Amino acid sequence: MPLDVSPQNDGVSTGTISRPGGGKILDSYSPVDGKKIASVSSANETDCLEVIETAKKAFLSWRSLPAPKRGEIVLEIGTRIRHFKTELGTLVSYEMGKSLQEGLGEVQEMIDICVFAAGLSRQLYGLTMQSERPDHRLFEQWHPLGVVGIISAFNFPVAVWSWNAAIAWVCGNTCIWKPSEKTPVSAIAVRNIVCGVLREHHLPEGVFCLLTGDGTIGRQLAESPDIALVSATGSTRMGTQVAQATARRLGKSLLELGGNNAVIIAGSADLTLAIPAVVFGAVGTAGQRCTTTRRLFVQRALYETVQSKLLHAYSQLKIGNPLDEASHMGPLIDKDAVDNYFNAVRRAGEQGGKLLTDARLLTEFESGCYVTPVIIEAENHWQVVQEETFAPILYLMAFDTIEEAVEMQNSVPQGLSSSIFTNDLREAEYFLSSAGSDCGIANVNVGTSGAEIGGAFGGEKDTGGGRESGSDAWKTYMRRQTNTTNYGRKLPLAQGIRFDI
Ligand code: UN1
Repeated sequence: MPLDVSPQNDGVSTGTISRPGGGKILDSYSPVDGKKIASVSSANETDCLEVIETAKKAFLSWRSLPAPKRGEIVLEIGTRIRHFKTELGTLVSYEMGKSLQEGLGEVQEMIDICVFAAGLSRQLYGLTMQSERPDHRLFEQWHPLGVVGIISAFNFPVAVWSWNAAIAWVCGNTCIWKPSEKTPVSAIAVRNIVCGVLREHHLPEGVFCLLTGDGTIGRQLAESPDIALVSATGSTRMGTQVAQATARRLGKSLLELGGNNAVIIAGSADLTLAIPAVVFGAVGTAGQRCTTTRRLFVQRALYETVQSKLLHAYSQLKIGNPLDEASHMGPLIDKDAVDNYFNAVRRAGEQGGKLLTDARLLTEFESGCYVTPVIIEAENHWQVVQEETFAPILYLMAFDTIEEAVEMQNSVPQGLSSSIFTNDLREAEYFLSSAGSDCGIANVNVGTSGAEIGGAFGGEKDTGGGRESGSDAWKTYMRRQTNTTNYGRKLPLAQGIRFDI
């Protein structure tokens, strides 16, 4: 069955009903060949208000459906997505520019999170505590929050939405999705897939909502007191705005923002694992994952060897049309991203950074978005190294002791993902200890990118502190209620307080 990406004009949807928005037209261009994929009409303020009302109304019935029944529907959505895996993965690859393998991998994450969420729907456990009072029961329950706003980024146009939506749904919330304005067509294709399942179950309009648009829609969601939780993935700048807007109204936010992820290669490392992990981490998705490996620390004795192995690996990389299975790396998302790449390379050069590979625009490609991945010998404290540049730039540095490597790794504003390659148990455990990596994700003999959905995903410091996806990340999508029931014939007060009347 072909994937339905029409009508592309419909930027406003409440599930099975879609319509054009009253906002400006967004043109989606593929970075693969520079061609226009579609024009999508975006939502305006009135559209946003209307959709919020519909989602609020739908919440009243959706929350009453037993969680395992909600789970069955989410599972069906996952099965429907599986049916379209190749088509959706191909569209993501074409609209975003990631390799087809990674586009398919992204859709696999969607399927996996639906399966996870379906299992979770029979859990959502609250604790039972021992009451200090006789004939009393003390326990907690988790209840749905309301309407969840999901702001997603261009680099994972569909998977990050699904991590949020699948969990939010089984928790009993309705969702409004504001996808990146750079990848609206992938969002519309997902809507069309999900819509079939919603229709078959006669679900009310508003359980799934889509509002395409730019930051003004995201801001409106963040400011609206009707949005119980805003989950935002993107830059630290955007996340700070969302945090401030939600905090002003004491609303909740879940932030998954920038990373500046490092790999440490210790002296005992198995380089047959470390080198491919670093190369995939640095050039996969053309360096545009929040988990991309941006910094590499190598123990001095191995420095020359690692450098030459990396250069050899980089010389084998095939950069080209991401839909061609032979390509390892496709284009950057747009020409602004290309400018950012060249700016970072220039700034590193001005600091004294040594380029070990060429930084070039590949002019044979019409879109003007294909660049070469670069390795730069750098110093950790340079401003450019401290920043997240969404491009395939790897900063290479040497260290002497593991303590020094961990210290450098942690000395950046961001705290998403981190890895050590070592065969030394002490080093591995030190890295994972409270004195080790300060990141939300810390791996041993596994690269920084490509996390599984089963774990909680997110990081500390400028990364925003939120956790999405697996483990008990679901708790952010629910409200905890502490309950005490007295089944006795007396009214004893807690703390032994006496109040006789
Ligand atoms: C992101 O870049 O925002 O761990 C998400 C990974 C992917 C998700 C990345 N599973 O690289």
